[in-house]
Amino acid sequence: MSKVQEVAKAVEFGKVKVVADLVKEALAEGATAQEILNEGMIKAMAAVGEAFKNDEIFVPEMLMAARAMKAGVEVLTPHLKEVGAEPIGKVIIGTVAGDLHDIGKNLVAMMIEGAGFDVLDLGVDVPAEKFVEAINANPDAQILALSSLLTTTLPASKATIEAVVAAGLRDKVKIMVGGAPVTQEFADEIGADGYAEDAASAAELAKSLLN
Ligand code: B1M
Repeated sequence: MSKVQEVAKAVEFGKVKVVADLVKEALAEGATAQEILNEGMIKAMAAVGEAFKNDEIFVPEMLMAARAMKAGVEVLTPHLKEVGAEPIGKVIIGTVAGDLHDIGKNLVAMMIEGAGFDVLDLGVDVPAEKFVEAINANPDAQILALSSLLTTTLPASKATIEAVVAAGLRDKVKIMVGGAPVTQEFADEIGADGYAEDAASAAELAKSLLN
């Protein structure tokens, strides 16, 4: 088994204590940070999701896998972020109301930061009003980025955009949306300016929204 596969297994089975060392060993053996993230950790989380869906594991196991992934991402962070010069813009990001998933949102924030943006991360379960307050408090922010991982919290993305419109701030920010259940069609339907499928394309999208 390759080191990257060992990382994947450790994340899948929530082996929080060993993941960081395995990631360091994989890097030392020449695996790239992107490879460890995509082939190791993200694939492992997909397997965890599948096992949960099939009632083979339950929330505690899912939580342990999430903790293991976070431990690995911590080691990878300096390898994934490029050191930028002057920020090219500012992004306000958060996971929408009712949704506690933050691993994907954190990766998106990291990649956007790596692309040269200042990132203001409002965290998880962010009510629409808090996004509105953040736009008001940060007139230099050009982009609002909304993450949603549950089909049940998709309406919260729509409600957030509606709240931004109602506050008269819609022309102040471009809005991008993403997360596993989000599609381009949904993004268009709720009046977002862009949709990205993964963290790398989210960074590209953020740059393109500046123009
Ligand atoms: Co949850 N969960 N979870 N969970 N969880 C899913 C999402 C689920 C698909 C599992 C399943 O059933 N197969 C399912 C949702 C089903 C649905 O809505 N259709 C689910 C469920 C049901 C639940 C609970 C309701 C379970 C329960 O309590 N009965 C509950 C809800 C809690 C809540 O939010 N209110 C719950 C709880 C949890 C934990 C807390 C235990 C934990 C989260 C811990 C954490 O995040 N700190 C957890 C986890 C770990 C998962 C899975 C297994 C993994 C999620 C993850 O981190 N993936 C997930 C199954 C799956 O995704 N296959 C599942 C890795 C991550 C890198 O990918 O987040 O997709 P992802 O992010 C990607 C892209 O989506 C994209 O880029 C990222 C990087 O490439 N992206 C963006 C994300 N945001 C973006 C924003 C953008 C652009 C791109 O622009 C702004």
